[in-house]
Amino acid sequence: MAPTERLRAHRSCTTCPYCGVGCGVSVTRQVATSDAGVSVEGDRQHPANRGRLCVKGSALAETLGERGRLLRPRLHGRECDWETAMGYMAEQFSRTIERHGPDSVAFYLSGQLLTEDYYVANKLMKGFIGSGNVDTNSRLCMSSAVAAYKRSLGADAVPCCYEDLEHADLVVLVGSNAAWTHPILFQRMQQAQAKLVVIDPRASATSETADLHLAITPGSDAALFSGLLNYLVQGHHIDRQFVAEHSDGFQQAAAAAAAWGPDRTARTCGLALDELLAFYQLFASTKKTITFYSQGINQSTSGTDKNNAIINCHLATGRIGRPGCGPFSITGQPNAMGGREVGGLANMLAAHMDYRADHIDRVSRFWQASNIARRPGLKAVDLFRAVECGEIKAIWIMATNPAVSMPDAAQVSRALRKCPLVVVSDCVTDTDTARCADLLLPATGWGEKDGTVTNSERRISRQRGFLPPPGEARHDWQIICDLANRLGHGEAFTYRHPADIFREHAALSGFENGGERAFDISALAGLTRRQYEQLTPVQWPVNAANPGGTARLFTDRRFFTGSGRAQFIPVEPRLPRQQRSQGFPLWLNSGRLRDQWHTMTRTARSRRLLDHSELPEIQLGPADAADHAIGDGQLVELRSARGRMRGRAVVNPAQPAGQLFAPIHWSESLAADSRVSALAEPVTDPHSGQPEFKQVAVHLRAVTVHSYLRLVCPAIIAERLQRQLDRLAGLEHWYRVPCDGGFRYELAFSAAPDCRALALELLEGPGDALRWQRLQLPGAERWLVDNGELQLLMFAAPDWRRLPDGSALEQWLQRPLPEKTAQLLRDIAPASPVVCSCMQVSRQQIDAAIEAGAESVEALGEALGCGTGCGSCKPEIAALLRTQQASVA
Ligand SMILES: Nc1nc2c(c(=O)[nH]1)N[C@H]1C(S)=C(S)[C@@H](COP(=O)(O)OP(=O)(O)OC[C@H]3O[C@@H](n4cnc5c(=O)[nH]c(N)nc54)[C@H](O)[C@@H]3O)O[C@H]1N2
Ligand SMILES: Nc1nc2c(c(=O)[nH]1)N[C@H]1C(S)=C(S)[C@@H](COP(=O)(O)OP(=O)(O)OC[C@H]3O[C@@H](n4cnc5c(=O)[nH]c(N)nc54)[C@H](O)[C@@H]3O)O[C@H]1N2
Ligand code: SF4
Ligand SMILES: [Mo]
Repeated sequence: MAPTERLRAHRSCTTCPYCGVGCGVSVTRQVATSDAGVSVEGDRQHPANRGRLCVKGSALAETLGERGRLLRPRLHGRECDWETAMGYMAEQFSRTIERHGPDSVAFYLSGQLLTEDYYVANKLMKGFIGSGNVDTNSRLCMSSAVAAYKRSLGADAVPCCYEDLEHADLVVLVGSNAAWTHPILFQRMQQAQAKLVVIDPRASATSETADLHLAITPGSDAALFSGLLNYLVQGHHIDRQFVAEHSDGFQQAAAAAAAWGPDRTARTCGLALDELLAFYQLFASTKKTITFYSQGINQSTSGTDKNNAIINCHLATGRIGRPGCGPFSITGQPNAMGGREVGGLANMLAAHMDYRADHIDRVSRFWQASNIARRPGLKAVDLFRAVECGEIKAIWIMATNPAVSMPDAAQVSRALRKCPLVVVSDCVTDTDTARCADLLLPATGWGEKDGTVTNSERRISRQRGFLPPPGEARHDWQIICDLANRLGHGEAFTYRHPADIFREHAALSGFENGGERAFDISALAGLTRRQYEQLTPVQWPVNAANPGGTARLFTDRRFFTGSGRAQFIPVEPRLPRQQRSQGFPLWLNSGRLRDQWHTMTRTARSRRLLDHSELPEIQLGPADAADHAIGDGQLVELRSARGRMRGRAVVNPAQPAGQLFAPIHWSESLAADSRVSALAEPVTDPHSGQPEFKQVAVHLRAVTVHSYLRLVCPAIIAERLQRQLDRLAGLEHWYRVPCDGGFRYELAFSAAPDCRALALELLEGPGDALRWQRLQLPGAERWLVDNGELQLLMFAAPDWRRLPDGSALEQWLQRPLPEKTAQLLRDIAPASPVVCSCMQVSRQQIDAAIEAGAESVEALGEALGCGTGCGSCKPEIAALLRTQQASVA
């Protein structure tokens, strides 16, 4: 390679692989260096973010690299070549289908696949294997929103676009913590200065900034919006013309809502009457209103009705298809929308077509399908039940981790362990689901693969690869086509490039469409490979009538229902299926943290992202903490009728009494008994099949801990420790934090651990070269073992607060140790969590600056730099200011 080439930087534009905002990312890579030479920034040209990135997006480069990556296929735990892996899989699939029929096999996919991956997986199962058994983690996420849009608008078509948030005068966020989960969009909302109303039982970073926060009783949203419809009717705020000319069913919906007068509604929702009326008045009097909703609405046994209760209010006021208006369901995953387009859900066929005779016939002709599925397949919860009872005998899971994310997660692990063939395609070696696999297939990940994704505003963007696949990893679409070929369907899967797949997908969307189906991107069916490479972000529909794409739908007031009119849906508010009882007296709510993504397989690779919150936490309010004699950091246990979970208590003054909150992120790979989904009953919405995650009835107790152990070691010692955890006497809990050069472990014991025995066992082998150092303090013990490089640093104490700062310990994995290691053992620094990840500013620093007189977020930014990076931490800084100012007052 010529020296000039060596120095050349290569730039490419792609999209962020995390949330559904779908930000454009500009990547610079030093050619001829590996991942270390990659830097990312926001793409200024991308309409979703115009150059901005949140903290997760800006840490993308830190998540690259081969550490922990799955590099070769593994069959029954042993590495093998692709030929062996695919030969085995094809033989098992063929034999199972031959003996037990097509419905004995299934694919379980993910909104994190690219559209092209998704399209071929769906085509293979539904068109050629002949079963509808393709479902996806979007069932846990968006399926209620899909079902509700279809019922009322006739199509799974999000009416709004992001610019509408800037045109709006009022944004009502329902069951959304957008400040953390859709940060860049939230920043756009804040800049637009619409009034914000937040409806959420708990206080969040989002509600911090709201003009009005309605902390409703968990699960009572349908009552709230039925009450709103009734208020709009009673107060004559209805758009009569819209209702008469463009909708059906208004009378029935209004009649159903009539039972929800303000007094009853306020009581059901646990609100003061004046709070409720303040919201209703604001909604009634603000024409440009967007209702923006997410998992607090969807993840419910009546999620579809809750969506429709919201949509009804927009139809009644004609607030749809106009700038700054609309019921806006926000998507979670980067390609949740793409999955909906291709038909990734078991009850849809393809390209927004259903299991209707004419649609089946049409798709079958287009695909020249040899064996098209004629009825819907099983939805996620039923699918894993069918796996457990042996009806499904072979399952292929791609780009999702159901052993952590499904309700009754333990059932999923159990089902997979029983299943004769479990194939898992992932980028990393160690996930809870991968642990149940017979065959593990290495997939390429972000930065390596090419294709398209669709964001929350129907905008299709390219994801572009800029790194070669690591090891022998292959693209998901290639692996699927390989299986298709081996099953004898090769002629329908001859794609040589994602562009070939995309063209076919685009052609199907326009095939015999005639304006009947909302999803139509036929204008892109003729893209050359070069045009595909250069495709700029565009919103569907993109067809002959709208060659440049479409920002806002329903501007012509025509809907995709048979009559062309929108449908009101009468709603009977229902309570959560999981109810509190004497045995399980508390509500458990679950959701996301700012800096982690789902089961942490990628975000935990960035140390900076872990700093925001490293512990598997359970948040509770001060009253519940006092009732149960629980202090901050204490080990606690939750039990539900289904399962159990343990974590460290975080006493949060803003958490309402009787309600707990736990993040969804921790898995058995990173902590003991930490899967929050193990507690959730697998009960689902009758229309959408979406599980009820947000309201789980639990029992809380403190776990008595005698001693805490904080331990830092290189990866190889960590592996030994990991294998021994089951055998450690008195171990009540553990979690671990991946760090540069190894791991930090946090162990909690019910009896004083034998530190000496543990150290000896971990460091068995060439013991001679090791230097041992021990410091005994009253009730506490410290160990350091090295051979020039650190082998083990271990601190035990009866109170975790007496342990030294974890990151201060971790740094010794990277640094030469001082001559006098005894001094090191004496060095104790108290820990303080990082609030601003970009500028690495801790809570302690911020508190000190406030005490020294800083009075605003801006002043703190000037003094410390906090909040001046991506800005995601600003709501927390504001909250710290308020708390401190309140305590001074
Ligand atoms: N940082 C980060 N961002 C993410 C993700 C991530 O893992 N990490 N995941 C992405 C994905 S896939 C998704 S689906 C989205 C989810 O995005 P969000 O839906 O915004 O996130 P959640 O934290 O699951 O839940 C939102 C809120 O619902 C509230 N809630 C609970 N019960 C009720 C109720 O009965 N009524 C109402 N009104 N609210 C309730 C919770 O208190 C919580 O604050 O986030 C996306 N963005
Ligand atoms: N209690 C509770 N449970 C929940 C929720 C909740 O709010 N509360 N939320 C639910 C929601 S909304 C969602 S979306 C789910 C998310 O839950 P999951 O989808 O199970 O979680 P992820 O960690 O995103 O899993 C993605 C996996 O795919 C891998 N991967 C990444 N990129 C690729 C790729 O290109 N190809 C392949 N083959 N693999 C890849 C990652 O390493 C990771 O192991 O959790 C659901 N579960
Ligand atoms: S808001 Fe953050 S996580 Fe979401 S797409 Fe943009 S950069 Fe990625
Ligand atoms: Mo999601």
